[in-house]
Amino acid sequence: MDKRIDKLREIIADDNTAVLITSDVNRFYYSGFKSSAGAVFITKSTATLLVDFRYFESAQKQVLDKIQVIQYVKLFESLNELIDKENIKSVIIEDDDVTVSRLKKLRNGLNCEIIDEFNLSDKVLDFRMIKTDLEIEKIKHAQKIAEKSYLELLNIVKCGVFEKKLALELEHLMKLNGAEKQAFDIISISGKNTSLPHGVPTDKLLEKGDFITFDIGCVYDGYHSDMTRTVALGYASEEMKKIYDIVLHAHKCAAEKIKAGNSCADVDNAARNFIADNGYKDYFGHTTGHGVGLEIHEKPTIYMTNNLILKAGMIVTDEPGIYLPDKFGVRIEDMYLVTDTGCEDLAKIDKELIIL
Ligand SMILES: [Mn+2]
Repeated sequence: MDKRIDKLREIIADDNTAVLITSDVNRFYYSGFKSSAGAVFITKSTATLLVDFRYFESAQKQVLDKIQVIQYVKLFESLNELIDKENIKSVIIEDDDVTVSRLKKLRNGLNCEIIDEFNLSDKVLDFRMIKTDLEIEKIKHAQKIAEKSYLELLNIVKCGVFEKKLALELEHLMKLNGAEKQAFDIISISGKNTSLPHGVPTDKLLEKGDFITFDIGCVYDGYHSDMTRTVALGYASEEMKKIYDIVLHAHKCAAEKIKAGNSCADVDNAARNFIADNGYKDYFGHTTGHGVGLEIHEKPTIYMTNNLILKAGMIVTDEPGIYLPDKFGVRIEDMYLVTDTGCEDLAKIDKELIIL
């Protein structure tokens, strides 16, 4: 049985305090139901999903166990009914989701105190770092779809194809293979454009001797995947091979540190130090990785300043890169599931350099 609501209840002060979940992502996390509007109202003993007419029928079928579903016409009126019925004196809100104007409306509209200084958003992100078995399965499935699509895409990678076409084809393939949508704007860049870590696909045609960087991911039942591969077209120069080897080794150094009990800084430093020792310190300017889940970038950040300790059940990326301006760049990324003894690589595609 999933304990996510129980964990949230542990941080609720007393029977007269409730939590109001309003963001799309956390409504889904706590109710199991995806919608573009609504709220989840959680007290020490009850949990209620409030949706409007458009969602009521499907919500009743899809909602997690022990959550009652209410159809509202006016959200505040329904919330006030719950507040009165449950004798709630204060409601904790999701601070990252509520705008200043919305906060004013909540204060004017609800018959209780509104608590905005609880750092609820951050606390929920902390809970979300540790994935349940079912969440892990969904992320693995999203990764599987992305991999299958990527391998199919490689069949059309050749000189004369333009970068944007690769991104479009990949989105198409991922959807055909069962993805809900792409996890972010796909990166498919080539040649000199690969020196831009988050370059945007252009009309540039693929040429012999290009590196091509694919940063790809999709969403399956709300959960994201993330993977980056850099491949060469036709041939790779000695310098390209050298940089590729350094990045691949840095990636492996970081992966060796992904283990419950090690810190995020341990992982980042492993990759960063290896790149620095090889003389490319200034050409790796981003973090080594990040958590992945209901959002593409979640806690924890894998960076040298983050002393957070990794725990089993976290899923983090390992994605060092070296970017040489006006020349080329290389990034190699996989997601890893943290375990007590080490980690599990969630990507099954080889990371050695391939020349198409
Ligand atoms: Mn990533």
